[in-house]
Amino acid sequence: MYNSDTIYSNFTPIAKSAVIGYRISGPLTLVILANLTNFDFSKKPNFVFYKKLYDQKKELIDIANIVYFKSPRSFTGEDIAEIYIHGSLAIASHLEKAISCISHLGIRAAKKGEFSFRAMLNNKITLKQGHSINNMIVSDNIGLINYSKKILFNGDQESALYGLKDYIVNIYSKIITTIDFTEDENFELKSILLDINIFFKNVQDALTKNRTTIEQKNILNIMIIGDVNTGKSTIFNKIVDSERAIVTNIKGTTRDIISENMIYNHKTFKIFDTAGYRKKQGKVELIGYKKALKISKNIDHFFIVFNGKLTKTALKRMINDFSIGTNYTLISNKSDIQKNSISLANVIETNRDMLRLQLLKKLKLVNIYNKQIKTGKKELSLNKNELIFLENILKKKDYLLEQKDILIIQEIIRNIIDDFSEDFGYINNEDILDNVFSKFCIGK
Ligand SMILES: Nc1nc2c(ncn2[C@@H]2O[C@H](COP(=O)(O)OP(=O)(O)O)[C@@H](O)[C@H]2O)c(=O)[nH]1
Ligand SMILES: [Mg+2]
Repeated sequence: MYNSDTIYSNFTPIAKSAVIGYRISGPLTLVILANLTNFDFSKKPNFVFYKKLYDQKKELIDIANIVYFKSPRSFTGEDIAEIYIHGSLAIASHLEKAISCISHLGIRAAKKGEFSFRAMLNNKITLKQGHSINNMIVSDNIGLINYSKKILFNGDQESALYGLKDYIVNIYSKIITTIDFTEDENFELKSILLDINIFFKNVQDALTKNRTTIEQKNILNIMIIGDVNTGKSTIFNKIVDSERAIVTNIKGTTRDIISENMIYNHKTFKIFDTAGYRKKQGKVELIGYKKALKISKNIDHFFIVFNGKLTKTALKRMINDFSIGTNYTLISNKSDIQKNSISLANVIETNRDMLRLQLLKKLKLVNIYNKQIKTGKKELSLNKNELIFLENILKKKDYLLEQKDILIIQEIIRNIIDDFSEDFGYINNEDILDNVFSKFCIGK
């Protein structure tokens, strides 16, 4: 068991909320619990107790749900306590102060990712599983989330790298045998190069299979464009249900690009509000317009807003500027004061008095989403880092296959195996691991 300090940290955000969670891990967990509650948890692991928490001066901190997990049957493998206090910032800081005042050496606040790091050192999770926990939390891509779950629940063998690693280790063994025991090395070399070729073919196949799936989007990007003062920010605010974009009747109020995520009908959208176009633009606003043009490459659909009329030239200009294909909706806004007068079939009339859901329905968000995002089952056997890893391995192919000297080939294969070992965390270099887990959130 990794001998360690006892660490503590919040594992939910510190925010005014229903509950704030604290986690303690390490050999002094029971001491801390006894100090805070005057209750002996040692005989009662895995039960939830509702207990009063006191500081060193016997002042009441809070009443809280507390669970004790006994080593080794815990997330880190060490003794762990989880304390669920009321979601008050004052109570949270009172609790932290009380824990830090307990007069024992080796109690300290946890570093980012330190709980997961310890779980790995105590063989509770592999490095890949550690990564998967993080990916599961931070990723928006449903394929990646599912892949992370598979790694977490079933183990490293769910990764396409797993089989490839075995394959390359076998080639290495064959080379060693050849060098040590074979008379006719040249004959064996041919067969080894054939194996190496198959290895790279498998690498290529894994890349091809995963690359397209990983790029499948789950979020649809919609950008609202149009002339200044046509009501773009008003529409944006209503769609995302916030008052984030500034709405005024002074032309050119939205000078930068604002975006907001929104979930509608279980689907995720990212909506962009932009600075409008007008001939005499203020300088800042022009920068905003140019920024919008730049981002527009990644936009899936455009809402082109106008008031009543829109000249063919203006429409053409926007379609050109933003490289819009056919994915756009024409929105004639301010229909309360100006009826649409252009005779195109796909014009939607809106005004600021419409209710939000009425507007969302009218904008046909679900249709737009379904047209562009395929929600089939997305099976991945590599995550983004593993894809990059394999791409780098593939770069060694030509150089390796050019070699005629079996000792040089042996050396290169050895390097590839080392790369795999490092990726799987078999080379137990604490600096690398510290670096990996420091990307985690606090309390994890
Ligand atoms: N009458 C009317 N005024 C609107 C409507 N939508 C927005 N406005 C007003 O038009 C002005 C410009 O709106 P804004 O959303 O800032 O336009 P933007 O420059 O395109 O972002 C503001 O004074 C809004 O209150 C509408 O449907 N009807
Ligand atoms: Mg605006």
